[in-house]
Amino acid sequence: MKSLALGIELSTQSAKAVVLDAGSGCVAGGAQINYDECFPSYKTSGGVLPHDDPSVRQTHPLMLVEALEAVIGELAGGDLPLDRIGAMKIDAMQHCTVYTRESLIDRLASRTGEANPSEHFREVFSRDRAPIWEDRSTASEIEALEQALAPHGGARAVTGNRAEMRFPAAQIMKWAKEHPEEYEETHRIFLLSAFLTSLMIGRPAPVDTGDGYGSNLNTFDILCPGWSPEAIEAVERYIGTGNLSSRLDEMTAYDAPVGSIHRYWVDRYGFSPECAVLAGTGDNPATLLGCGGQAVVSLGSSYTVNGVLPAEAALPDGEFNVFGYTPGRCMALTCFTNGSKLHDRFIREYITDGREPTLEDWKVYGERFGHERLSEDEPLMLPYLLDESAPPRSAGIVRGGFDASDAGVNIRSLHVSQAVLLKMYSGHLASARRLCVVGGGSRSRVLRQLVADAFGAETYTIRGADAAAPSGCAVAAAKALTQSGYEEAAERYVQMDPESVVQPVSTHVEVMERLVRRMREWTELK
Ligand code: XUL
Repeated sequence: MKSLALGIELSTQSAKAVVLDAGSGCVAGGAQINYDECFPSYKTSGGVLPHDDPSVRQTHPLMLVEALEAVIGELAGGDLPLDRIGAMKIDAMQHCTVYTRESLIDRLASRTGEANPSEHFREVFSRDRAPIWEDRSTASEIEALEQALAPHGGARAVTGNRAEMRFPAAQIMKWAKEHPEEYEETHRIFLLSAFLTSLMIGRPAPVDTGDGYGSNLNTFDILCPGWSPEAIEAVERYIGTGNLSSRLDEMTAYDAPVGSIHRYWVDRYGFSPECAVLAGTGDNPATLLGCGGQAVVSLGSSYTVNGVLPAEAALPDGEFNVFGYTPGRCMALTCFTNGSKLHDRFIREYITDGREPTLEDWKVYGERFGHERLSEDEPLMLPYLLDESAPPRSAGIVRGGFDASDAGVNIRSLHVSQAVLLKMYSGHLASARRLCVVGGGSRSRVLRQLVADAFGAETYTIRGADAAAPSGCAVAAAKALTQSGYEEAAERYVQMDPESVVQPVSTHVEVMERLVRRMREWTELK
């Protein structure tokens, strides 16, 4: 009986795999690799290639091919019989695009058990870089896109999202205009999740609505997923040449089965040839399912606040984005580019003197937050290491009436300010009464309490909170194997950690409301 369900994630810095036993609901295994450590020859830092212009944030597509191979290799090296995996699904950082020549089609199909992945795919990329979601080099492109779509009501009316610097439309516009010869050689442009899924099935895989709706190239009809002729035409006009739609693959529903695993994986790692592959998706829709479809605050390298958007709701205005989710449904998400990156910086600056922090260092760091009682005059800061999108702001740390010298004040201010900003830009989840907190930051009780106080909502975390997205993929695969519904699958496979529940403190909730007002007034002046 093939009762194992595999979820894999390729995020900005690492690749993770989670295997669920669809029968018992237990976690049967997992694997994890870090790009900087595993592939030093690419010289990435946090998974991102070095570049003179800090607004340019890119990764290497060949490194991602190697990373997929490495994480599956690590899984195969353990005790788990991979031939018992009946279904699998991949998620990847959203908005990352991969550009390939026509030769990819043959290379995908012709892999054999012995093929060395980097040699095999070395020549297939028409662009040797893949722009990622942190890229902010496309300011003029989003302006041009909004202008071109203005007669149709603007990008939000056409695609569900305002024109975003980090989305594929702007990435493609900039690069194709600057490198027309490379664009000409490009046969396919993939969202990363669809590219990785293509590697699994040995032919181009469609993109799902979860990732495809974060492109500014999609229609906004969730019942009839596809590309928007108006958006495509606007991009083509900007580039000065046509044929963008022939370079984009089909769009399909979340979790649609897209084929069986390619022979290569069977021969090389012992997968069953019957292992079904589901459409890949973005890390955020995957995280949402990994949390059982409940409202989520994810405290990873970026912070996100997301939840299902009720179908009947008019699209409210705000800093958040809208992506497809399970068939016929949408999710709303606010993405804060500067999440735990700031804590990584502060711990090195204030606690370890530049050294890699240990668990003990993190404990010391947490203690520097100080007393739990919140007051109206908490020191506030605008903490941005990279350009931010929620709200759009340039990089820089702005301190409200204090300087960088006092470790305790700065560490406390960072914690409080991030919680205040999370709340301030998450109008779409204003009414949530319970929030599932995941990502590395969910280990901190202080952070879970601050989120509870900021939202006036109970917070809790779940089993495997560090890997909610690949777990979401494994839940989808287990759902496919057991032919159950989403709610049933969530009930069976998503396990709340009862010890983690934190209630909001009513006096703190009031203080947080005042801090939000203070932050709002202050940011309006800045
Ligand atoms: C979402 C976004 C980020 C990336 C991180 O719009 O840009 O959350 O998906 O991987």
